[in-house]
Amino acid sequence: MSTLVEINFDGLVGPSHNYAGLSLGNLASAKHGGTVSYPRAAALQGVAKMRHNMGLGLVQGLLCPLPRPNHAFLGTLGIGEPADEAERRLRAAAWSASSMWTANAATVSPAPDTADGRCHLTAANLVTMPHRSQEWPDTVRQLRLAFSDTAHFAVHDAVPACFGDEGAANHMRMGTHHAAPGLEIFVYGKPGGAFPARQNEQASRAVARLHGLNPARCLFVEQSAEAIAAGAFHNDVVAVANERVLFTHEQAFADPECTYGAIRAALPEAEIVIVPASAVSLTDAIASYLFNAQLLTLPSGEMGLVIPLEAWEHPAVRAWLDGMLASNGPIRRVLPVDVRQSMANGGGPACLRLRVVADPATVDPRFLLTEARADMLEMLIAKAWPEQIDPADIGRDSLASSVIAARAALLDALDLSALT
Ligand code: SUG
Repeated sequence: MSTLVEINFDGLVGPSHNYAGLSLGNLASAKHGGTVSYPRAAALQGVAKMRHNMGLGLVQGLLCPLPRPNHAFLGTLGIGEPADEAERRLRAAAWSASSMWTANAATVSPAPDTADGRCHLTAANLVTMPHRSQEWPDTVRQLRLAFSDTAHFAVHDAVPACFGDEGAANHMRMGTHHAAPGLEIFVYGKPGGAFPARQNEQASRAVARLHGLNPARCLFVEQSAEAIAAGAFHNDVVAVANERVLFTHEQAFADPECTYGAIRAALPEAEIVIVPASAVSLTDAIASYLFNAQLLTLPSGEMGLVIPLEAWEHPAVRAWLDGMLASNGPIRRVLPVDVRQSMANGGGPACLRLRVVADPATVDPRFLLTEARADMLEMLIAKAWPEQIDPADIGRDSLASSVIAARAALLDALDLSALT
């Protein structure tokens, strides 16, 4: 019997979590830029989500926040005390806790899909947004620790910066079950719209080659320009897949019929659940983050959709979900969670996790969560994470010291001081 299961690695919200309005095209980030953030509450919400999913009987992993403030990043830009607004934004970038959104940490191709039978991970270069472009070298270091068993994993550096890559947020995998060979669907955007298209087609193709995927089991699909223009800066804001099910807004892809046809041709068992704009407009889908959900196979074999509370509380979305649950569709449960602090920066339940299909015994156990470790994390966060950050506090030495000390305490508690 296969020991491969899906493990969701959530990014623990870092102690410098703040709202700096850094992500053009991410409407929530723009809306909340300049407002006060609550890092302690944010991190506790994240742990509560991990606990919630563990409580469903699923294996849960975690990844640690990256070192912030990133003085080396500012040094390479020649920035000391900011002289103007542009420099202040770059300083805020060096403080960003954006690595919490681990759906952007890497693209993952599990062992059944790859030529050498290992699970391949390529760190995402995230070059489109300056504050995210600094993540990957530290991310790759962490991935190489968590997945150090080279008999089972291969971790690649990011693809060159000439091609923007945003990782798993623009990648879906479908198949009859997690341990079966998958169909890997790479979604890219074309530039030229009001907002940046962050995923370049050539980056996706490079990742597929590096992972040794069978070209016949890969699809390269263009995201619809209207979705990007409406604020879907990643495909996972308008579509999510799990095993044989694709759950998508009807305006997610540039050519939906062709996309569905190609999926059905490669995977005849595919079930495509399409939400029409007449039921939930693109605007409402993006405002509520209905699709930024974790579509999970529960131990019972049923599928559950872990959605943000914002989606559950949205009248049009709720009406659609109620109808879906009353029908005989493949998604049998809807499970709302509170990740409001992350949501205010455009990160829903799905952004906060990186999916890895693997045997948990091959993963470094320091990156796997247990109830006892969740207790420990909650205590540590309550003690060490700043309660709030006013954007005016960014740059203060006293805040920098507490952010650095909080992360050091976390690494110490997890026996991960190697990541310091
Ligand atoms: O890259 N927000 C993140 C949100 C990432 C969501 N991830 C997925 N959809 N998978 C981003 O735009 C906001 C930072 C700020 O404005 O302070 C930010 O980086």
